[in-house]
Amino acid sequence: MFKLYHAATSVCSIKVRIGLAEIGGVYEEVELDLQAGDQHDPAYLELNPAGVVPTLIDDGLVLVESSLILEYLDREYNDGRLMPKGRAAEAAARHWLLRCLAIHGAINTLSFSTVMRDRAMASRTPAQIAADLDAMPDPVARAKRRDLYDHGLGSMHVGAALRTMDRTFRDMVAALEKTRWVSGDGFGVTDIALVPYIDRLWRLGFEALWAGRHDGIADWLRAMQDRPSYQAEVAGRIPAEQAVRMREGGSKHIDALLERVPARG
Ligand SMILES: N[C@@H](CCC(=O)N[C@@H](CS)C(=O)NCC(=O)O)C(=O)O
Repeated sequence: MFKLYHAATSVCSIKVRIGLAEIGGVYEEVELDLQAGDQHDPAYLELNPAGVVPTLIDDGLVLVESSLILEYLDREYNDGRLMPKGRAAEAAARHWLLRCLAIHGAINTLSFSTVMRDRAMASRTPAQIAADLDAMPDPVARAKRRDLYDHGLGSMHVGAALRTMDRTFRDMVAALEKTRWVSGDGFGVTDIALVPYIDRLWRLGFEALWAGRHDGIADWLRAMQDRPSYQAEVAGRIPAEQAVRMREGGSKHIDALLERVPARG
């Protein structure tokens, strides 16, 4: 049985949980409280030195990086059925898995410059926030987080995040104009890898980022959300009142966010 260290609403954890559900993988779960700083526990840092979730343990093998874990699970336990077939399709899927690093950074920026920043500033003292920042092992991530605290949506990271997402939507739409799923005619790793990020934006009430701008994203997201794997591993794990709080908290920022969306062209 797999052992998964994860957090319920973390996008990277959701990617792995959906992957496990899609291949029928049974796992023991250890849920970390990221707000409480469980990810900085020295024992956990031994497994995942970056101090992030998810971490998957498979028979003593420690795996980090959500997209790589997803690909590993499919390759080792699912006969690669989620990887599209053919040189071009496979190369495109691997490119998307790599792009998830930048997409994750963008989603982290858009979540943290809005709802997560508001929440932290309302519930933590300046000394606690300073301690949270000091505990982040990666100095680059720490500097970015500090900038998001200081500037919110005015941070230089927000413009970069919106550009990354605009390119992501554009390329997803280009794929969806040719095939039923982003992965190809069959549902696959790319769809699983992308859905937690797009779903997070939707949960923040930020769907205006694609509505009327990038046709095809809304239908794709609905199709992903209809899948039993999403229902069990995302919808079923986020309490209704938390979902409402998130959407209300995010919606307050949508106008300011739209003002920063890059011009098309
Ligand atoms: N590239 C990594 C990113 C992992 C990551 O940043 N995870 C977030 C949650 S989605 C986390 O653990 N954040 C805790 C923190 O930054 O302290 C992956 O995809 O696994």
